[in-house]
Amino acid sequence: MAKLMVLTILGLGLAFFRDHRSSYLKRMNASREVKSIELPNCKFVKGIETGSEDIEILHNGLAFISTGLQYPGIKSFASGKPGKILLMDMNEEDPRIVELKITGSNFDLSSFNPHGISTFTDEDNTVYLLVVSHPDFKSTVELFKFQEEEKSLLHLKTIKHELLPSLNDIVAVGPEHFYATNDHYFVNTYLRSWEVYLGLAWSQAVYYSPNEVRVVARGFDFANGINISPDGKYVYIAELLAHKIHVYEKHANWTLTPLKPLDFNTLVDNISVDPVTGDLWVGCHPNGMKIFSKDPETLPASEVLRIQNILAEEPKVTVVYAENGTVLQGSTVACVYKGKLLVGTVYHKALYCEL
Ligand SMILES: *[C@@H]1O[C@H](CO)[C@@H](O)[C@H](O)[C@H]1NC(C)=O
Ligand SMILES: *[C@@H]1O[C@H](CO)[C@@H](O)[C@H](O)[C@H]1NC(C)=O
Ligand SMILES: *[C@@H]1O[C@H](CO)[C@@H](O)[C@H](O)[C@H]1NC(C)=O
Ligand SMILES: CC(=O)N[C@H]1CO[C@H](CO)[C@@H](O)[C@@H]1O
Repeated sequence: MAKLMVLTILGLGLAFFRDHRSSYLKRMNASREVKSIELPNCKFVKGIETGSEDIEILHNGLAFISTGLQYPGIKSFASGKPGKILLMDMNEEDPRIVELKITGSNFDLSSFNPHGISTFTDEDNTVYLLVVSHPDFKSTVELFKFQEEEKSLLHLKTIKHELLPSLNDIVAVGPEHFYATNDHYFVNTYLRSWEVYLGLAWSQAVYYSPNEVRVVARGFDFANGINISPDGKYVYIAELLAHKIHVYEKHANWTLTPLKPLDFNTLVDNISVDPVTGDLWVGCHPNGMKIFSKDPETLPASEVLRIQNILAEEPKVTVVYAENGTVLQGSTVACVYKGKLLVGTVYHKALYCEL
């Protein structure tokens, strides 16, 4: 009897892991083949070799790019080196990269590990850059003032909070005022990879202001990119491992009401919003498992989606660019400016194309 019991428990355990393994592979969309979709006149951005994880373009065409992210479990070509913020002018024919100098007495450059970024421009045209960073596996939001003449970032403040424990991405609605996603997985412990495997959906989104911090949405299977519509009425959150983008209505009191989820056939990472048309541009991982591979032969693919009329019953979704990783590995973000597309990656290069 005892033996039978042990066998039954063993059997249930194995069934659990078998089912889990198949759902895990499905969540990672591990084996999708990528059919190539090319764009004319693509070139690499010179000077970016260690990732371009997040990008934000100002109205005047200046693009901020975070580079050198070191994420637990994922390859990095910048190993051991601090990350940087780069600047590129989308108006130039052959854009050059400038590394922004970081100034300010209270900022430790050596542990800078920039992740999601966002900008806020106030009435006086002062540009603030908010950067999620991970000094020593912690999560902070670093607030900088952009000084265009000097090509520098003046560090103003480090924001930390118990409701911001494992940040991924951020969208600013004021200099010290933002929505952010906590993916839950940016910590230096072995356990978390099991939690990814089990799909516990412990990620959430938080609203932060100096007076009030609260969770505004929860239960995500890896919350990733977050962004806001140009009119400020809707918030979009990418749920990476559930292959969904959630649309929320934003209220005057900053709470969010879910409107609808959209399903995709790919792992949706960053969302950028075209300030003119309101279209969403999404950097995606069509075969997510490969992003964790350290094998130089197994290259993670890249894919860029454009979503038009997201509030309509049937939004139009177009695959604008897709590539199996031979050219560009592991796209995370795609931004447009005047007919040009800039695609960033977790740890690889950045690609600049004409649409
Ligand atoms: C972009 O994707 C990365 C990679 O997962 C994510 O960590 C980052 O915060 C994202 N940024 C935006 C703007 O979504
Ligand atoms: C925020 O505003 C919405 C819409 O007016 C309302 O339904 C909700 O109860 C408010 N929530 C809080 C916490 O004030
Ligand atoms: C990727 O695509 C290129 C061009 O279409 C092809 O030559 C190459 O063999 C493909 N690589 C893999 C690993 O599928
Ligand atoms: C959710 C999901 O599994 N999506 C896709 C992953 O990739 C395969 C193709 O290899 C599709 O059939 C799935 O629909």
